[in-house]
Amino acid sequence: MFDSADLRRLLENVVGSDNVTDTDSSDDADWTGRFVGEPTLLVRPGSTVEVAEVVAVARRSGVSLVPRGGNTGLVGGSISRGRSILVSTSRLRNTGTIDPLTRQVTVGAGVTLHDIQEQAQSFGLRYPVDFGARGTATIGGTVATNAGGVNVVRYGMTRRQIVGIEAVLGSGETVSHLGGLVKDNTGYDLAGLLCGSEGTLGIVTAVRVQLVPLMPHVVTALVSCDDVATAVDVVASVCSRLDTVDAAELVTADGLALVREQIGLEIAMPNRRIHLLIECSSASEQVDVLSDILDEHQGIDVAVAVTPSQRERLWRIREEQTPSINRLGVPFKFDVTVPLPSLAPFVERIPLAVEKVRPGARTFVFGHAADGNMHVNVVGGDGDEVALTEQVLGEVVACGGSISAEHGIGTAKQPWLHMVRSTSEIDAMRSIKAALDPDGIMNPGVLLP
Ligand code: FAD
Ligand code: 2HG
Ligand code: ZN
Repeated sequence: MFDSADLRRLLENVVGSDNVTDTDSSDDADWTGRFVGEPTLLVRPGSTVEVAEVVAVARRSGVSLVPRGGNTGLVGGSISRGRSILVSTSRLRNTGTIDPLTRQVTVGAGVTLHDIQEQAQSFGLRYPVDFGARGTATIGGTVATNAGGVNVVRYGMTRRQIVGIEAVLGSGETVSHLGGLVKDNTGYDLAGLLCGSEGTLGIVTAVRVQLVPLMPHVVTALVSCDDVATAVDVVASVCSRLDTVDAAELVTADGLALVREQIGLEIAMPNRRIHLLIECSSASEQVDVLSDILDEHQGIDVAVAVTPSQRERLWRIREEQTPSINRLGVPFKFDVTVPLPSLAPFVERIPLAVEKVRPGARTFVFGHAADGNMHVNVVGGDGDEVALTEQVLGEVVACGGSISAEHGIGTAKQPWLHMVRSTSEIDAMRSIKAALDPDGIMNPGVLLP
């Protein structure tokens, strides 16, 4: 706890005493329980002006700031460290009205993914960034991490949805560019830069996003087979023939068994090693087109779901992977991308590679097959944690992959950034940080070594 009553008083003067609270380490952890915060103050500004004043207080007081959205991040970036205070965006929840001409809307950083998705849907539109933490993850957090999710194959990551941003930089300056012009070549793309900056440059307070049409016909195919190479071929052939593929998600038999065991999900599934969910959405019916493409493949079982309840049951298998793994114990998470030609050997090999350095561990692999983005989760076992990380990330880098696909670097992977970014690149990033956050108060310890 800070001994400085002055700091609390200064913050209370900005946001009101109801909006400054003490955290305590017993309940201030990340979603997995791996990263536990140091006791500190949590401050909840209610406007961009208040955020700027909080930043000013921090600069004067020599404390650092840890931005916090929904605290669903998986790399320890929203957890307090050292002499820092948490800045929650929970009160930045203003939502504009959707502009029907541009199909854009400006939302406060604290608005959840679920809320923006609901708002879009009521206009026959869609905000296509989507994943299991939608009820809690915020637009600010998803921008800060450049979140991906299940629809990246069709719509891209968060950065592609952003047409404007407002933020308070570590320097104390507020930048606001929310006009939403799609064509706007007037210098550095600050929205693109802040997207993926993990709270190290400033605090995002509002975002203007582009929405896409909500397609009325949705079909989800369950494709089951015995090896990852077949699954990769199926995804490649569907994606090269259809431009309506929203998602292509891979789950293993072990992951399926875990979900069944953990939540008692009763669902008839073929007894195969690998399962794929391929979802397409379009303006007109396309069950037959998808089925015809899948029929061309040998050695697969196919089941097609069209009703919302059938589809929802299939999606539970995928979305319950993360919560089910957490129920087994605190996992080591590796969110990696490998080039598609290496995807099958990587998925087949990685549990064996883990076993070498962490005997007795259970390894679950699942993820976004079309993007080459796999989530390797390791629970239990014995062995050195650093050796485990170096083993998994070493396999990834050896095949030309990335040590973070969509969750970011955070504190969890910061010591290993050099494996995928050159000294020149890291120096360039440091220069950007020094310019926008000259006192280094924004989320120190995250991303940059
Ligand atoms: P937080 O966890 O609060 O913060 C994350 C990072 O962003 C921290 O570094 C924090 O300091 C910074 N930050 C937060 N808000 C701001 C702001 N306003 N300005 C500046 N910096 C800020 N991620 C994916 O990409 N794809 C997935 O499919 C996916 N699925 C998930 C499923 C589950 C069940 C869970 C628990 C998580 C999943 N995640 C996924 C990870 C997580 O939800 C995302 O990283 C999300 O973007 C974090 O949003 P948040 O609001 O919870 O941010
Ligand atoms: C997902 O795709 C998320 O479900 C979480 O990115 C991945 O739990 C994980 O490792
Ligand atoms: Zn993911």
